[in-house]
Amino acid sequence: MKRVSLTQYLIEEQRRHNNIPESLRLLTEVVGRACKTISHAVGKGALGEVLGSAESENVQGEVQKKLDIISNEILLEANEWGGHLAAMASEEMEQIHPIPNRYPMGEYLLLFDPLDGSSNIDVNVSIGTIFSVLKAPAGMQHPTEADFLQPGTQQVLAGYALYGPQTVLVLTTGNGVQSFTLDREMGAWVMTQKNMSIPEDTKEFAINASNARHWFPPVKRYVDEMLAGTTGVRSKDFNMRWIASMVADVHRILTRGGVFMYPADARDPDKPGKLRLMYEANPMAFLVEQAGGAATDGKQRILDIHPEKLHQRVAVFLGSKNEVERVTSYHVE
Ligand code: AHM
Ligand code: MG
Repeated sequence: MKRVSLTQYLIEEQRRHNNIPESLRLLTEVVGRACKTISHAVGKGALGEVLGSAESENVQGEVQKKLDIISNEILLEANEWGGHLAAMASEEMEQIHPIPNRYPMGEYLLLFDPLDGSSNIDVNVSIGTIFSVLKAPAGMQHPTEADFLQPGTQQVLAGYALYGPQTVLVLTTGNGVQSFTLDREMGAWVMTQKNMSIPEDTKEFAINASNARHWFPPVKRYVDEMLAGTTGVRSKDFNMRWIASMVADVHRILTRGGVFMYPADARDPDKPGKLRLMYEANPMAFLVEQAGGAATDGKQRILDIHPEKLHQRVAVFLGSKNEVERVTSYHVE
């Protein structure tokens, strides 16, 4: 089989669709390189003395793991000097990170969750990096948080790296979803799946059921109906999976379908769900839609939400189209 590298894919994509100018290609390659470095650090585990807590908290008040901070540093350092970015924003940093004056400023904004699935880091379960790329507003001189507050429809590129038994890089530039596997001997990203596609129907759902007592009625109804199996209104049995790493759960859904939910619940009205819109929900929603699935916050399309804050949280329902439409319709009713 002829091997197509990430670079070859990006160059040919530019020839076909004229949508990946050189600076965006550089950006993608640099992010890909940073993800290789993170994959290496993650893979060392205890041998690299990278496990455990860093004894600090991020802006969300969550305890940071050493690897959260290391991954954030890797992405910042890799992306600072290339001249392709104006600024970055990260789950692990309260403020945006403008490109230092000593480097040329580019036209893109990069957002990331450097290492998603924090609770899985120390237990050797799949984790990942999620990223989203926006264009800086025209005429922007000094980037501010406000420049990042664009709806997900404005993303020019989004993707994730999954550090599992295999390390994969999955991305979209708006023309389908492609998956690359890290060839560890060669240190290269090799395309291994073209145009990933999510079946419209599924028998698999993902939700953290320990929160069931806090769910709002539409979510409770939807899950109860699935749990009732062949004897209930759905007339079929469903299976459940919850990895607690969004990247791994979404990768399963891109591979064989399913529906993923992290709903808002009755606990804290100021916290609509757990996941962050700008660097978790938006990039995943872009990927899922590009693979033929759907993504809503229960009421509207995630990609249409106009963000108000960089670290804003949002309820997430994504995956197989017919299931996402069903649970969304329960909210509307
Ligand atoms: P994180 O960014 O702190 O790792 O949190 C996000 C993660 C997602 O990957 C995952 O879907 C979810 O949190 C799991 O949450 P829970 O531990 O409540 O099941
Ligand atoms: Mg996260």
